[in-house]
Amino acid sequence: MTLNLFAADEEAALLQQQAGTREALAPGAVLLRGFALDGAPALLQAVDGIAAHAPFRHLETPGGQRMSVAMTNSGPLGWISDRSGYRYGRADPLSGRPWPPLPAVFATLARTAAEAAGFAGFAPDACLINRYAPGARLSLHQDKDERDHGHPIVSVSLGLPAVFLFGGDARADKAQRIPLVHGDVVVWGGPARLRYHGVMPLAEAEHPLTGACRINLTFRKAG
Ligand code: MD3
Ligand code: FE
Repeated sequence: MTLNLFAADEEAALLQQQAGTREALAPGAVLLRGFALDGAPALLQAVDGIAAHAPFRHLETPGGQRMSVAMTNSGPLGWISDRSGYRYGRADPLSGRPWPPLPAVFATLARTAAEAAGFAGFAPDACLINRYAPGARLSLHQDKDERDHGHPIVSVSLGLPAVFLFGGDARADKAQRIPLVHGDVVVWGGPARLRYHGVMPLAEAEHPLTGACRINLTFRKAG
C-alpha cells in the first residue's frame, strides 16, 4: 500500500510537469494540461462561496441509489437527479431559490479553454460541481440532458488526481483510462460530445489545496 501511494504521488508529479501541453484525446476532445493551474485558488474560493448558499449533497438516481459523488451547481441552470429522473432546473430543490450565479472566474475560464480547443464563443449557462471523497466514483454514462449537443462541455479537475474513463459511443465499448490531475482542463465537443465516460473510485490521498477531495467543474450550455 505504501509503495502504491508513492507510485501515485510520482505519477501525479510527472503529470503536473506537463502543465501547458495539449493532447488530442479523440476528434473533438482536447486535454489542456494545467490550463486552470494559476486560477485554481480563485476557482476553489468561488466553489466555497457557492457551497455556502447551495450545499453539496448526494443526489438520488431515478433507480433510488444514493450517488457517491456530492454535487451542487452554479449558473442559471443546475443539473439534478431524483426519483423522477435527470433534468436541469432553475431552482435548488433544497432551498427553492435560484442556483448561485456563475462567478466571473468560472465564465472566463470556460470561454478561454473552449476557445483554445477550437470552440470560440462558448457561453455556459450551467456549471455542475462534483465533489469526490476517497472511494467516490461515477459510473459510465453519457451527458445528454442538454438541449443542443452542438455545444462542447468544458471540464476542470481540482485537488486530488483521478483516473478518468473515456469510453466509446456504446456503453460496451472499451474505455481508455486517462489520469487527470489538479489544474487539468478537458474540452469535449464535436464527435466526442456523446461518448460514454466515468471516473474510477478516488484513491485516498491529501492535496495541499483541497485536503482529501477532488473537485470537478463541468461547464455546459444546457438550455
Ligand atoms: C466526455 N463528470 O459531471 S468530467 C459529469 O470528473 C462528469 O466529475 C466527470 O462526467 C468528473 O457528467 C467527468 C469529464 C467529462 C465531462 C463531460 C463529457 C467528459 C465527457 C461529455 C462527453 C464526453
Ligand atoms: Fe458526464
